[in-house]
Amino acid sequence: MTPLVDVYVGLGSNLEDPIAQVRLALEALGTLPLTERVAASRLYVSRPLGPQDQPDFINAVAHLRTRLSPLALLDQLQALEQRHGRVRRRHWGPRTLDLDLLLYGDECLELPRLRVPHPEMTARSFVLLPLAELSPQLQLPDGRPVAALASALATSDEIEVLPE
Ligand code: PH2
Ligand code: MG
Ligand code: MG
Repeated sequence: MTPLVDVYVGLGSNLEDPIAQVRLALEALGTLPLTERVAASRLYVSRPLGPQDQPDFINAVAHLRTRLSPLALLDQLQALEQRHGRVRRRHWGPRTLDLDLLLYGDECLELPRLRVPHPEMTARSFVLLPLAELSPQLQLPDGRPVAALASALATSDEIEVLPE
């Protein structure tokens, strides 16, 4: 049996009731085959990175444990995006649901379909803040501590926790 691997998935939505999109997707991540959901961060509201003429995003991060291979997990995440009626009209533009595989254990992968760790994650407070909230001791495969990266970036005017 393949071992259980700790993985982190970033969620984002800024169309069609983004709060509901992200909440539903967090639930759905717990139903993936050979996968359990360990924890989910709170929801964050963030200014769009990229084109500014689009709504604010709701972002969150989920911690999963899976026996799926990286590409099998990616297939599951992409199928979930499609089931949630994903539309994406332009690069870095608005979308109903974006699921990004951020970390797959300590693996570093450079595949045509998948790069892990997610190449932009260390520059994005909407990834690092929820990730550091979930796993304050977490380190990237290269040893950099996520919490330190998060506090180096965090600018409170760009991102805040969604009030319950
Ligand atoms: N995702 C993007 C582009 N810009 N901005 C925020 N705040 N949150 C996102 O999830 C996001 C973005 C492309 O995936
Ligand atoms: Mg993304
Ligand atoms: Mg994506």
